[in-house]
Amino acid sequence: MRKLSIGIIDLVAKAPSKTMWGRVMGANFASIMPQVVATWCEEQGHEVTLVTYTGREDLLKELPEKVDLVFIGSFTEAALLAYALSSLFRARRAVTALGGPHARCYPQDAQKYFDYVLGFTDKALILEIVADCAQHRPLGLHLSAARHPVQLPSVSERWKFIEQTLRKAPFIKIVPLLSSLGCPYTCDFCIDSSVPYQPLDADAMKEDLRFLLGKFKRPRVAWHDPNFGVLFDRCMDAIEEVVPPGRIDFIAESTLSLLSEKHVQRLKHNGFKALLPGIESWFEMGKKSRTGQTTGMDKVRKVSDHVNMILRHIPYVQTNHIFGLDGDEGSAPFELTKRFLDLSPGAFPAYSMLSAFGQAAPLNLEFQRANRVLPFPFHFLSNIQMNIKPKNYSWLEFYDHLIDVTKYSYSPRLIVRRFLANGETIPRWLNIVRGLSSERFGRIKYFTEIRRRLDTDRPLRRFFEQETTEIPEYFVERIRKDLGEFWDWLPDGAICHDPNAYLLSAEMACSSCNIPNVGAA
Ligand code: B12
Ligand code: SF4
Repeated sequence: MRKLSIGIIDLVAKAPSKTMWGRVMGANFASIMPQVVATWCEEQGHEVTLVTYTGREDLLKELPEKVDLVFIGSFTEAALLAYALSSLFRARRAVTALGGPHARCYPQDAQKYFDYVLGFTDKALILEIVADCAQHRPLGLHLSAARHPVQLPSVSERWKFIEQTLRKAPFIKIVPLLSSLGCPYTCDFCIDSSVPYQPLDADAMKEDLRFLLGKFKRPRVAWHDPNFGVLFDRCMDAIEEVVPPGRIDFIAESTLSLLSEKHVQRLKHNGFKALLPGIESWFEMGKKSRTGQTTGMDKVRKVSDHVNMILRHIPYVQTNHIFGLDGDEGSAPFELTKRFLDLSPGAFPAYSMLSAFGQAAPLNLEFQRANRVLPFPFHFLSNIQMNIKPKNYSWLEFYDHLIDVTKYSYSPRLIVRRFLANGETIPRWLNIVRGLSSERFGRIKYFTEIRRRLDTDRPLRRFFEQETTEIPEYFVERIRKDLGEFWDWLPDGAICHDPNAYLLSAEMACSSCNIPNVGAA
């Protein structure tokens, strides 16, 4: 076997960032898979360099000079940076591979710029690519394992890579873990709606927790499970077996339907400090929030009582909401969200706009069939820029409501109320830093600028109204500014993509191809 020099790049950020929130938390948002791939490659005797880009480093300086093969892990918002990096490395004669959310959602587009584009990724697939390590151009190979890996390297095996990433986190250091993959729920907008739930080995989880107890006085762990605690007792039993109560602080994303008071008390007992339940809508998805058929203000009251119960036990609760769903109409979804914040002042609201990330979810086929997906450059697709034409709103109405609810949510008054309602020091200050730096100044500024341009920037308005697919100069300039020296490496045409590529590939489904055309992979 030829010993290769392999670079692995985890794009946590899409551009340089100086925000306080990014400084405090950036490195804690690193992904698990780049560390996993690094471990698998090193085990085979290859020389591995992992670079985690959080937006604060000089990326060009951090990149390995001479590599045979580069794996890049990227969300869609960082795809253009990933494409530019791929062409830079190709110019240095390296073979390039893309994995992560963007590769899963937009494989057809990524194939134009990478030699390999990966869906589900397991060890066998990585070893296959490393053994092949060949150029596949002009169209890269789209490869996918049949499912997620059944086992991941332990924390001790990937410790070297975790440690180097955590060195970038100034004082709060959070280790990412997984106890399961996929999800048994089927929320039709979600990338996991068609990925079967798969718990990971409980003994491996215990070994990881034991290891961390030996490394830190008080470890902090973020569960990256899409929906933590589906097999609730199994997870809690494993934690209770190895972690003395309160010795590890945990963070997890879960659904309200799993968070009964009994469960929350047990989570509290076991050191859970932050929970991120999805509420999504006041009019849909009642099953997920345990509100059944209840909608509107009745649902607000019910959810608010539930969230306040959680806040009595858990100091940091982020509630996830989606705006722009087809079931939403008029000012009600926004006004109800404000009432919810009045009733649950301790909750930190996180807003996503309905987004169709390529082939993430089968529902996206419907949006594409109805020609409702706009080709916003990938750089803006992070749940903040809705890329689906709203069903029941004009863009002007939608932005007016959005700006109003965002200003209300991160107003000084609500930030102070949140501060007073949170019982513990770190959650209190995180709420302030996040409320001010990322949400208030970041999002409100962006939404207000888009709203202003919808009135004054004719080409931008025509793009939003689907009268043209030409990317407005405002977006092009922002990308140019964000990419800086990498702009020159961006392949021609990369800022444009076919928003209906998924539909096209589903319609052209080839019987001899082993890549599923419909579904999340
Ligand atoms: C945990 C999570 C987070 C965590 C951790 C993020 C992280 N860095 O991993 C936090 C809370 C920080 C987060 C933040 C964000 N997230 Co998030 N997140 C998730 C979630 C719930 C689970 C992802 C996960 O870890 N799964 C477990 C891993 C093992 O599975 P996987 O991701 O499917 O990966 C498989 C393959 O893709 C591949 N793979 C993955 N990475 C890599 C890397 C390499 C190099 C290779 C070779 C292969 C590979 O191997 C895996 C095994 O098969 C998903 C939703 C979901 N249900 O999947 C959203 C999701 C990934 N997030 C999403 C978004 C939009 C965001 C934000 C941009 C939101 C925002 N506006 O701030 C930020 C971006 C933060 C950042 N850049 O780091 C979108 C991504 C869509 C897209 N195409 O970009 C998703 C899909 C949710 C959605 N809206 O549909 N997120
Ligand atoms: S939104 Fe959450 S609960 Fe619904 S399928 Fe996705 S991970 Fe599961």
